[in-house]
Amino acid sequence: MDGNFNKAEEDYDADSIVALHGLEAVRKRPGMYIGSTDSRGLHHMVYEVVDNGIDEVMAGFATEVDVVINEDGSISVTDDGRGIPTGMNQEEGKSALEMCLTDLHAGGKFNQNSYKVSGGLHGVGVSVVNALSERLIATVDREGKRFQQTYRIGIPDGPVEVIGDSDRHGTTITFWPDPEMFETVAFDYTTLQNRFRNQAFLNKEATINFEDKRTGRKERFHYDGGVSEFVQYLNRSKTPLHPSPMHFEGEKNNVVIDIALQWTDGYNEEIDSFVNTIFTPEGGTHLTGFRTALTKTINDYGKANNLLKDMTLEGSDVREGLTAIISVRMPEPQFEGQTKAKLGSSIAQGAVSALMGEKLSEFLLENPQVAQLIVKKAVSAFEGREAARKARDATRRKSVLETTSLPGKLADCSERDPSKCELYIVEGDSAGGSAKQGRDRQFQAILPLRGKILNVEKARPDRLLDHEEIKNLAIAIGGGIGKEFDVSKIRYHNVVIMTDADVDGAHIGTLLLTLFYRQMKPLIEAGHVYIAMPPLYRVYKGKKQIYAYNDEEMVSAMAELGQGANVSRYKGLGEMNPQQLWETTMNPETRIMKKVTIEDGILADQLFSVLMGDDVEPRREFIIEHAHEVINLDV
Ligand code: 0RA
Repeated sequence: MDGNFNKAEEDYDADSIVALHGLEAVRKRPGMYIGSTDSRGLHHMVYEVVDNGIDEVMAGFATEVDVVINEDGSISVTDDGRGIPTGMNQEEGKSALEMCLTDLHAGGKFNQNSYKVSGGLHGVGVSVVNALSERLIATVDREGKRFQQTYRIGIPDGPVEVIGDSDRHGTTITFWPDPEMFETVAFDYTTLQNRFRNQAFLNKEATINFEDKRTGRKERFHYDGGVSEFVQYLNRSKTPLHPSPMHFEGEKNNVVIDIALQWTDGYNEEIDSFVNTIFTPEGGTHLTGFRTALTKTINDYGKANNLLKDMTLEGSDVREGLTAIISVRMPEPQFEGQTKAKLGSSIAQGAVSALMGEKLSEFLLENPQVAQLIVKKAVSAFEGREAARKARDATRRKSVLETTSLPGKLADCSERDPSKCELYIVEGDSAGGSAKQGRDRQFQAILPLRGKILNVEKARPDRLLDHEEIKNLAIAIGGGIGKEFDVSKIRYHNVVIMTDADVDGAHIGTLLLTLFYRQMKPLIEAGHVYIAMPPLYRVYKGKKQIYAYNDEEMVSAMAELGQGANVSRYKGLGEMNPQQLWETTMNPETRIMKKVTIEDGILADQLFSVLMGDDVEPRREFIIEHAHEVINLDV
């Protein structure tokens, strides 16, 4: 008896030490577990917890996930699932709940969902969120009782306790991300809103209720139409060629496939792919399978119906104006690439191309009018491409980009090694002047731009270079534009967008990001695009001054300088003299820059379409919805 008791005690200690070591490892290298310690990593914490709730929905045990940003900046995520089990695990001497929240490797043991992602940034488990939170409260409603356990930096304050009775079931996790672990702990409504909207489109059974108690904003995401409704949403301010998206579903070789597609009268393609609801910005095997089947099936149909004369359509021809969502679910997907943003599992390629081929041919046969429209659209893309090529050959003209010298407005740097060079794209000639004087001309180049001229939603892709400002930008960056863009030829490895923090600045930022996203996507993918973050305030008293980049910093700077401190708000870059602009926004030692991601590009593209698009109603809705932000921007 005694011996057994001692053994159990020893095991318990040993297990606790293992768990503590795990937590320590997470806190030592947080980026390895949650991706990064910037705003992205912070938001990954929320995704991790919300995904657990959505898994419970997908397993058929829950329907709703509620996410609340609390007034104190913490987050609560509640689902109405079974509740994480609270019973004692005899072997481990701890409750299942405690294991789930403190044991790095426990996640998988509890989750039978084979579509749960192993490894990578996702599916790291809620224990990682716990380790990176200064406080966390787990509450479970189950078996008529309410259970609770609380933690600090991942360490339980005590065992699971019964804190009352309950007539519901489910799990609530509330956490306060640790400011010592993250560069910022401020949650961004728009970032979370976008993620939850996507998750609801991809999991049509789920309802996500989102509320921000800091501002009172709240909304509900639930879409019976799933990916088909996703495509309609993406096309909401475009003009579709056919009334409703095609929707193909099925399973091949254990890969569950859900695809929707709809062509518009525009020239851009927007094809977003997902694996187990995780966005794959660099595509991969599922996307390749989709593309090959699409090109082949449309060519086959066109030939069989004498719609193609002698031409063979290229992939880019059939994808012109196409909006599509490709969602696959599979066990243990393998991710590739530096950022693990690309699906590598070869089984997905065959599965998607087989399903796409079958279902699309069937659709084209059954819907000849739609089929004709699509083939015609692709043929006109083919002809446009051929005409542009012939015109080039006939005049033996090198492309505009190769013949033209650097734009007169560009103040170039003297360094020639692109990896050391930076290009600042600056709004307006006056801020451009300050930037030219303030910069380090050795490695920093300045290109002043006027925003309105970049606004070319309706331009054919081959006509883009007729626009002076776009030509200047393309020549200065040096990699070309559109399908020919070559990231290995760029002249600067940091391309920095620097605009005022007001409505016009936000507008120009959106135009530029949209242009990069549509015409120079590899520039964003390779992480070369940044947004400069000028300070919002200068706090000063006598000779002392502090620049503050947000409200929090302003408040603490006021406190630091004490009685009689003054604050002035910067409305635009033009209010800073060249020396100030250098110190606050351009000096690599002291500046803050935000790296632009593909997700940022997609959001800008959407915003751009809404603001410039064919349809008035989405624009009206957008302006109403974002009115308060615009007011904030404009003070
Ligand atoms: C495994 C087993 C059971 C519940 C869960 C996992 C579960 C985990 C999470 C994470 C967030 N919300 C959750 N809801 C449920 C229950 C097994 C049983 O009741 O028999």
